[in-house]
Amino acid sequence: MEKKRALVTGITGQDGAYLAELLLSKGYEVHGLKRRASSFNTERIDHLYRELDETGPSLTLHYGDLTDSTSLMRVVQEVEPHEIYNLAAQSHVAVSFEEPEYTANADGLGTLRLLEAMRILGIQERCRIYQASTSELYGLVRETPQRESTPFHPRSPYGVAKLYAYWITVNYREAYGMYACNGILFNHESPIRGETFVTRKITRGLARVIHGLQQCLYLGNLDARRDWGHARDYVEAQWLILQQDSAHDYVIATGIQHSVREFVVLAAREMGVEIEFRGQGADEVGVVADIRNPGGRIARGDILLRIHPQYYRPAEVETLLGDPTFAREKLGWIPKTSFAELVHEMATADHALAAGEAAGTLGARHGRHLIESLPKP
Ligand code: NDP
Ligand code: GDR
Repeated sequence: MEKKRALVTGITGQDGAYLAELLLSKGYEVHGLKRRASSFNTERIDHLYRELDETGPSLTLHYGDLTDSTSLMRVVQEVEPHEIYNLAAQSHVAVSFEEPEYTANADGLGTLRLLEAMRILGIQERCRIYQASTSELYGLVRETPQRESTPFHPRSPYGVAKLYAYWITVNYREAYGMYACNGILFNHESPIRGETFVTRKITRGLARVIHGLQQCLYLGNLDARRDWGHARDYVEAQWLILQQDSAHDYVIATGIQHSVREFVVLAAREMGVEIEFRGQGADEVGVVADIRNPGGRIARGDILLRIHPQYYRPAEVETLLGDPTFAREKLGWIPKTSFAELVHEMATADHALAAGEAAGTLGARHGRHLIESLPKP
């Protein structure tokens, strides 16, 4: 029987890596869109190549870019996929305020370009497409918890670009009968999360401070609340969304919310350190209140964390909480990883990474962090 072929844009990102692994385990022939970069950007999926050496290639990467229609057209034509997962995006909310036009182009028009490629090449009836939509669509929330019917009010150029992508996906479904779906995914994290998203910045930063590699961790709004899940669970939902009898849009979330401050406290505790917050507003600091595992390079009373105005956003999304009832009932999807397990996994991985860096056993790729005292947004 012919193998199912999937094309994954954004395969070099967090979700792309987990999804590629899932699809390969299900016997798919996986094709990924990769942009040319000035340095290696495939480190999250390199192990998938290696594991496949003996069985022949089931993972193939193609150069292309969401801002370049002809490259998309060429790749879709070459691959003739049965399923497309459009995960590629300029995905950082804070960065979208600095690069709004590029974000609109890649995240908004990029989705249109892919849908048009399917239509122009005449594969719209035999190829299904998943669009990586986001809880950022809800922004200034009108209803809690947020479900599929909750009105949108995005609060960033990223959110607005993704709003276009959401509606153009719905429009192509309605206009051309395409199996085109939005997964409205709430925040999901993992040890391979990008280092400038808040959860990974916290686990990475705390571990580096504890091991004496960095003086302090700088953060913005500690009171923001998010519904955080594990990326490994969320890519299963992405796959399930494309396996149904008919196309729908789904909220994918845990239904449980925590603050950034709670994430910090729990991550530090996982590394053997109790943190206490003192002061207010921009002067608030996170201080070491107790140390369970002596051996790090910190002492009681040391300041581990400070607030830096650079990390506040021009317009903030203060609170997000999803209602995954429809996904549970229709897809049979339930998240497997709890918040505590997620923090444990991320904190353990970054603690070990920093320990390796401190011992000088890691290569140049990681060594570059040694010169960064103030992490980027
Ligand atoms: P990442 O930032 O980790 O990955 C983004 C991917 O998109 C990378 O592979 C990147 O390539 C690629 N990319 C960026 N710009 C372009 C472009 N112009 N052309 C082609 N490829 C491009 O994101 P995640 O894996 O976390 O998220 C996946 C998707 O899901 C994104 O669309 C994101 O907006 C969305 N989303 C994410 C959520 C989350 O909590 N993680 C929640 C809801 C939605 P490169 O490696 O070259 O940079
Ligand atoms: P978000 O994730 O904006 O929700 O977008 P991020 O982790 O960047 O921020 C979450 C919350 O933490 C606050 N915060 C900080 N954020 C960052 N990055 N750095 C800081 O120093 C910091 N301090 C506090 C933020 O203000 C915010 O309130 C993510 C991305 O993956 C999107 O692509 C995706 O669509 C949404 O999740 C759902």
